[in-house]
Amino acid sequence: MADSLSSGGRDVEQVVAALDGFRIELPSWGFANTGTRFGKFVQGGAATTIEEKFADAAQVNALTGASPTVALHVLWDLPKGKADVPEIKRLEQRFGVSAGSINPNLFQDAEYKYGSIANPSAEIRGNALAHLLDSVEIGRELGSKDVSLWIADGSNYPGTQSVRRRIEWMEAVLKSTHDALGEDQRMLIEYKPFEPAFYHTDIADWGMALELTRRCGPKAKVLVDTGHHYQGTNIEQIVAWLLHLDALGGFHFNDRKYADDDLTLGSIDPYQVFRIFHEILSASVVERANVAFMIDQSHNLKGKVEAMVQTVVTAQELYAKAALVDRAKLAQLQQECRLVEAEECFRSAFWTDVRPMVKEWRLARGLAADPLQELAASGYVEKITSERSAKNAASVSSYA
Ligand code: PSV
Ligand code: MN
Repeated sequence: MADSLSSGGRDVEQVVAALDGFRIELPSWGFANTGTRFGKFVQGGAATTIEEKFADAAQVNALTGASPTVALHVLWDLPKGKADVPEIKRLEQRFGVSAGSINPNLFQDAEYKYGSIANPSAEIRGNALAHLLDSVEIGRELGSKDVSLWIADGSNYPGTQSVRRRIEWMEAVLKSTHDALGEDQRMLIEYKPFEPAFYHTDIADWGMALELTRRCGPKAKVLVDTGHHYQGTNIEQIVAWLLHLDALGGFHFNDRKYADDDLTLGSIDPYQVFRIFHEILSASVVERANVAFMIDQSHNLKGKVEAMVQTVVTAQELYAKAALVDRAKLAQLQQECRLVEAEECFRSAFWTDVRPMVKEWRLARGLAADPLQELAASGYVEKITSERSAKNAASVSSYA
């Protein structure tokens, strides 16, 4: 089968090279129970412990061959902080998937009601910095590259906070965090226009995130969460700019119809994901190596493991499509402003049904031909549902 792959012509070669290099990180929180602000729909098979999250992530990786790391949220996955690192290392050994990005949590504690790193209280900003420094230490001990920050800070009413002073406070904390990073560590700064704050958010867009990374230093990069934009924003243009400025650290992928909906990648607008992947594949190999792909989804209606497999498979397919763009030809057509031909060159890659090629790649790499079907046939979801449903049912009362 490997032979048939290598002799498959340009398209197959492009797809094989793209898929061999494609990795997308799973979020630990995508396997646990979550809900909306109106309620939780508890799933019998949801992971109730960090061990179960690793087990589920390993299952997704075994089926797709593309997700060997799992993002950890410090408060949810390492509640004892650094003291939990040995347990994470044991789980890495046991399940064969590694800790990925480390996500500090500066949005849940009651003291962060008026902000964390932009809180008017120096004491609360100090506590936030201490958590960030702990997160850097956890990342260093686990050998993970990225500390990934999302800052929920903001305000709900005009005139109630000084935007200017909050910028200065944030800069100071972020700079101290940056300076504590080890040689191989990076700090990613994520932006989001609104929610939970609804008047102003302290890091609301890529311009603000970019400027903060520049003030911090070279180990700070911008993280683009695809759900964190206003309707109609040209995300691939932001991606192109960040690549140009050597400022793109990575992505949180999900899809949206209205706001930060956290729907399955490509479920609403697969063409947008294709366009983003095209920008990535047009970048140099060095630039591309610095861009981390991560999923940020936690499904409460779809089965969690199924949704995650579906997400990774969709990402692989869209990446394969983007790899089919004949970039040399496209550059020529763009140069000559042959608009319709350029657009057709681009679109024809998107419309190519890559699934047979992706299937062939899976078989050649010893993976399941159809990961979703294989998951269904394996009985894994039934098994975890019967093992975990009592624990999940008991947790319903704690959500009330
Ligand atoms: C916030 O909406 C966010 O996108 C951040 O990345 C958080 O870490 C994640 O969601 C947690 O749900
Ligand atoms: Mn995110």
